[in-house]
Amino acid sequence: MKSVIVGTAGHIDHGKTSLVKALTGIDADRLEEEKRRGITIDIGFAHLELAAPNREPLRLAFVDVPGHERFVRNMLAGVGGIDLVLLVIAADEGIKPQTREHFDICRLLSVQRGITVLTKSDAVDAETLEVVRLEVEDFLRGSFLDSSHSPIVAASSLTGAGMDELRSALANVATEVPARDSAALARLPIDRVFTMKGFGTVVTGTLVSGMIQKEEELEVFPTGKRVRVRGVQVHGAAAEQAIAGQRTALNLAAISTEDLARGMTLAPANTFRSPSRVDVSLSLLPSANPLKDRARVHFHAYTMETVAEVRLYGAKQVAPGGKAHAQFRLAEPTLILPGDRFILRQFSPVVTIGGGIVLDAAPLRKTAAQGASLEVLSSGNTTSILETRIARRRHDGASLAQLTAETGWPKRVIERDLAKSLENRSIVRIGDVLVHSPAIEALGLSVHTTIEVFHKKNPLVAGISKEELRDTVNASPAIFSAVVERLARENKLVVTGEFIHLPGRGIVMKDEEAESKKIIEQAFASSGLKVPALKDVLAGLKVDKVRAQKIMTLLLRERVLVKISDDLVFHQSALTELRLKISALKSTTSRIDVARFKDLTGVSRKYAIPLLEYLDRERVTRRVGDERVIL
Ligand SMILES: Nc1nc2c(ncn2[C@@H]2O[C@H](COP(=O)(O)OP(=O)(O)O)[C@@H](O)[C@H]2O)c(=O)[nH]1
Ligand SMILES: [Mg+2]
Repeated sequence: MKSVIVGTAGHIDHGKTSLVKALTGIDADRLEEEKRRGITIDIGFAHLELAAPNREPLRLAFVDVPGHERFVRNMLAGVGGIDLVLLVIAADEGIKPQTREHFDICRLLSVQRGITVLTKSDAVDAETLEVVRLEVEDFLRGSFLDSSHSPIVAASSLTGAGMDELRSALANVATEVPARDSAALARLPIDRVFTMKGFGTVVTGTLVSGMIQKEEELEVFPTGKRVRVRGVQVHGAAAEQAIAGQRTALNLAAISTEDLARGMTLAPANTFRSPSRVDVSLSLLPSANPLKDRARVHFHAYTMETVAEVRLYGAKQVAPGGKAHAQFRLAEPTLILPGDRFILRQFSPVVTIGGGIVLDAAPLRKTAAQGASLEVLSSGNTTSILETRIARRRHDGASLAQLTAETGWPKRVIERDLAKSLENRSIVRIGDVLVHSPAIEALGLSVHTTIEVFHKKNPLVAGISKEELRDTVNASPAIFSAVVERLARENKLVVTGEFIHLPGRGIVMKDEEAESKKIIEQAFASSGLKVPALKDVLAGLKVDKVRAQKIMTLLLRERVLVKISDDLVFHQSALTELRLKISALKSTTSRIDVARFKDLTGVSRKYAIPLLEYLDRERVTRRVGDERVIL
């Protein structure tokens, strides 16, 4: 059965609670104090079944709100999840301050549908009723409640006059309400928490999206506590599951009422984060004072409220009636998602000053959010929203889990909406990360430039090390490898071991440098372990000291030569031979001392000690007392 949430709105004593009672038979004033004082303090609930024009049954859940200006924050907790509003205006009083404020709130929350009810029609004569009707029509002109498309019904809860007309208007408007997104992940903003005898902890709320099933595990946001759903009630009756748009009560296991409160949200475990920064588009009411950058305001969304600091993008202040993009720094983190509506109230004195829509609840710190990309993030096109979210993370890309946390859309929806982009390769998948193709191109370019710059600065070095390159372009290992592999396949770079160079580049040596390099190498290759002193070798070259040093660096980097102590350099082949010799010893003995080592290699003590220490470091041998154990 289709269910629709109907909220009341309007000034105190204009007959909201009486109207709900006349329609449903239920007194929504449930608190003892409310009954005693005859005023609504907190939100109350009632329900009614009606036949739609096509005779299908409709379930209407009423959220009755307080009209008193002191309880607007309670009103805000109730109005967040409504589908349609009953704007109640008493015929004997007309438009009053909270008529305006509640109406403003409905518009700022982008409530799409409603009915205006002129209550207490019995208390005025026909002429007065007509005057009030004209005044109200004027007031509503151009709004979502404009009388050209939205009914204005005169009624009396006392005599029952107009009630049939109101019921049929309700059935008509409720039929037009579109279904909520039950494919999205579940979110239940909590509006009441209590204990029920024999049940334990119960919370209620309007399920704004998704579904909640019995036995499901949920997470409480922002505290992170885990709960199990022991039972589900929908509109007061036990159910297996609750669906988006339904008034929902959950009996929760593993949590006490002290750990729950209005303003917290229940959602699937391990899925979302509670951000404390959100990017928004905001509108200021014409009646508000200018809103300055860095002002503090009260921020209300669904049932939660907190204090927020406003950081305007590209402006020092917003004029009354104006619009702006801003980032809010929330005093308390809250589970909120793009598309959510919010209300702003002045810090002091507390009056409603504006509201708007959340564009991004996972703003990136580095790239200052730009108006245009912010707008895309709130557009209706899910594919371009996802592409924008992936693209703005450039070559870091975004995982499916990240995209789910940012949007509230489950994995299968995201995969479905990105299928085309993956197929035409505007988005590519690398490991579990999705990356925008242009970002890969850009990374490729920056890899290329980095190597180019490196070659220019280090003409005598074979190439840049992979780690240095990855560090410079600031990419994750997986993305970096993918890009390097691709560039190598396209012959745009050459990978040799841990080094990368551009094709045909690497070492640009002049003749005498190349010759010097050969001479050095030869000097060490031919001397085995009885190496000459490095400075003697270098002194015999044609090139100057600086260039000789560079050539040495290159030989060491290429591991043609190996430095084992400050002034001892060996050719790689001599060391390899030594290692083999030592390993071969193992079949006859497990130990070797310095004397034996000298015999074996023919080197003096001056070389034997550093060589043995080198072998220790290389784990060919291990020193035990004066001897070495061969490993
Ligand atoms: N004459 C008349 N009085 C009404 C009608 N509806 C409500 N009232 C009275 O108006 C007062 C305020 O009504 P209530 O429903 O509590 O107003 P709320 O503050 O908007 O919820 C109560 O004393 C009601 O008895 C009506 O249709 N006709
Ligand atoms: Mg009331």
